[in-house]
Amino acid sequence: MSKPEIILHHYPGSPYAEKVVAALRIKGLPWCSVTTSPMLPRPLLDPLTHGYRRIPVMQIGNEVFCDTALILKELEQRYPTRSSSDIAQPGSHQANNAGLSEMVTTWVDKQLFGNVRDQMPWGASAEEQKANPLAAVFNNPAFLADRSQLSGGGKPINAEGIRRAQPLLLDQLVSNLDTLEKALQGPQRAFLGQRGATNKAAEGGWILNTLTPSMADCSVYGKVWWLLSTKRAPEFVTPTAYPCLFAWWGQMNEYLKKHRHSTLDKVKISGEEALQIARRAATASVWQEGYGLTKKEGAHEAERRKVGELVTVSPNDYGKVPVKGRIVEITKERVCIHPENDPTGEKIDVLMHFPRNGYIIVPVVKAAAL
Ligand SMILES: N[C@@H](CCC(=O)N[C@@H](CS)C(=O)NCC(=O)O)C(=O)O
Repeated sequence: MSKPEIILHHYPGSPYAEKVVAALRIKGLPWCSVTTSPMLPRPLLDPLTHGYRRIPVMQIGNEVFCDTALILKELEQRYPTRSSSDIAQPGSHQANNAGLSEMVTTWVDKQLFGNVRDQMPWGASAEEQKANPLAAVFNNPAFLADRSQLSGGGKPINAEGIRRAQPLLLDQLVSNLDTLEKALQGPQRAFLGQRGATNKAAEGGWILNTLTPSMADCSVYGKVWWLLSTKRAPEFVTPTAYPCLFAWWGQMNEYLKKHRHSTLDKVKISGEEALQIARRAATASVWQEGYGLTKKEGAHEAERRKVGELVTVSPNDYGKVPVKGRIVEITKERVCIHPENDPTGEKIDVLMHFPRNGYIIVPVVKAAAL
């Protein structure tokens, strides 16, 4: 049997990767998993990513999709979930709205992510490491140096300082979990009411009141998974304090178990195999000989950005490593570039896709003049 075409490069303990895993399972898609290191170097991923250093990335053939926001959109585009856009309660607020879903995702990734990260076991003691294997990495000097480079241009992470501040930072976490609790109250009550009133299997209970979990549920899932799997602030993060959030959490896990692909969920392959797949696809690519792909240039962008223009694309928050290439496709939502040929021959000929939101595109000529 041939292996699934979707390949996820990730590592255990990544909340962003768990968000994508949730989306794959909700859709019951077959997928391959490549385990990478939680820190640089990643010699078996670098030839594909041309400098982009964040995790996860999704590979399909020799196309590389960066950032979970874009990965989830790409999955929805390629494998639409029929009912994910149906609202559980006709007449209720337009919670299926893709824009709202994106807003929730942005809040989760920019706000909740930081709140949970601040509670991580930075500088984990031997006891903490023994109690939880996911804690060990937070006391690994190489990991701390890597994360210092990622977020602060090398300014060392002060693990002790973060630990001292955690009781104060906890206020942010508990209040943002309360925001989620409030968002879930309506959908969860409606779900429970429906379950009590009919023999039919109840549907709904999701954050945006959709029939099946949406991108917003996947985003929240990744961060709540991180919080609970590392057992942070256990005396505050309880079902008594957040009944709807915990009910949703249980429901989400059941849903993922029930819908995941029965035989081809998380088919393990090696980094070498993933590279071979990309190399084979690169050889067969039509666009290799001069952008054979459909050239979609958003009308609104026609003056500012041109297909074929040489640019760099980099995240605007952290891990700001630019990837250089020519624009193949650009819309308000995303940009696809073809990284330049690599004289060493170490890199693979790929197309790289990025979301526009959260990424900076700089024309190379202007970058040189700055
Ligand atoms: N906005 C990005 C953020 C991804 C992110 O920050 N991932 C973390 C791991 S959970 C990361 O890349 N850390 C640095 C690394 O692993 O090199 C996304 O949604 O994919």
